[in-house]
Amino acid sequence: MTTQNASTNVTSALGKLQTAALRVLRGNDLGRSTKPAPQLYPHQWSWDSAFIAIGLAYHDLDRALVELETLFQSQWKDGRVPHIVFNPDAVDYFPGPQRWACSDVSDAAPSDPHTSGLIQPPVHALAAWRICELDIASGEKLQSRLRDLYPKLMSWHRYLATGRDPEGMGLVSIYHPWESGTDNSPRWDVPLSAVKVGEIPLYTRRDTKHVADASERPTQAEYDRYLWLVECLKKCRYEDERINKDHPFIIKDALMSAIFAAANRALQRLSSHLGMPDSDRKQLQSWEERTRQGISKHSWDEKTRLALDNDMRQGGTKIVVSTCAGLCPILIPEFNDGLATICERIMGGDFAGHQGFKFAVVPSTTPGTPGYKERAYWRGPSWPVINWLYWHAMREHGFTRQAERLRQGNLDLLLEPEAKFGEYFQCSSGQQLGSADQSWTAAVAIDWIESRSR
Ligand code: 9WN
Repeated sequence: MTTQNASTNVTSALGKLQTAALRVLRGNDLGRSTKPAPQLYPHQWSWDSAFIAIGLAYHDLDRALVELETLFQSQWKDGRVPHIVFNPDAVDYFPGPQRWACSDVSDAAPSDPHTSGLIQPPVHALAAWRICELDIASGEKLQSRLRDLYPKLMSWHRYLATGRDPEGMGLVSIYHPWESGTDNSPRWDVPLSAVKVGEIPLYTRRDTKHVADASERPTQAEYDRYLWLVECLKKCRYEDERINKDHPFIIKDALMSAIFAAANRALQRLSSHLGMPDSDRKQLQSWEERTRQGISKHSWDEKTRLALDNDMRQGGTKIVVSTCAGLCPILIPEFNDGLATICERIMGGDFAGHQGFKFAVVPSTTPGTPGYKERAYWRGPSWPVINWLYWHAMREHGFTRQAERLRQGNLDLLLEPEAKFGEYFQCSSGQQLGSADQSWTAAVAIDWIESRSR
């Protein structure tokens, strides 16, 4: 085959992948928001929608912005952006609005539609800035709507910097593994094992109904703990002050914090483009700087060369485990000179360069680490969105060669005929796990394909 033929074949395979990705996003479209997956996740999820907006932006800027606007319509009065906005037409999901009871116990929570009482990583400003950049290139038609969204993003960031960091450590606190987005990661095994489960109202899981192999989902014991933590949060009326006093699970989440730093940089860019006051940018810079220091001082671990989470119920002790979250300093703008080492780590033998992997993709957990399971939820398989975050950050920092290898590894995996835009993938075989037709996988695939020409 000539070089020209080979490159025509690659272009046509990627063109087909892109068409299929768009089909997934259209199939999961609820009108003004997108469900993460056809059956398993029938509502709107916070960070999923940010990734979805990034992918949609190339094809329909207006619809991409609607995705964020819809989510922020359900922002709580205290600034938090809920992790789920419930779709009233979808009943086949547990825990649903009644179990969360947010608007029953908190005046800050909206009731139409209902939401959960948790948060998820703040990827939203990255999406808003992407929409703005593409809008600038296509004649600035969405600027006034971006101006309306901007104060909501500011108040979301303010909530994270204050409500979720009362100690001023420069790190964001989470109250539940679901807040981390890496729900069942071994990161949470030790702190969860210290949680004493009390009486939980009876419940029936729905997730295992939609995923044929239950071993790909959390165990029953883990699920009981998740629901017990929801009961505890409800008892505290979702108020940060009470939670800080009484809640049994409070962790300074390194990955969430690093994403917050990247989002503060993106929001500075948006603020500057929209001509917002200098004081906003000073504020955003100070939050960004505080996170840089917080990660260096409290979570960076010289021994493992990873960023670790701090268990605040154990005096801030570091949770030692090797997961994809440990690589998060790459996300922090101007972190320090150690970034080249982290970049090597991302592509090295513990992660994307592991000798047993079929493709060069970052696993959720390093093989062999305590708690590692090859096919289980966040305990081994690879999540394309995490790969996207690290790819994007390596590119931003100028590590283009490594970024390109990671992008290629992910596209090779997604081009496999049975990949079907899976929720996650077994690293040794590339087998699709969890749900198929996962929206955010389709969205990041679009961005990886589009980025070839950027
Ligand atoms: C609970 C939707 C969400 C993602 C999370 C992922 C998973 C939910 C679940 O699915 O979480 O929020 O039921 O397990 O862990 O990151 O946002 O895709």
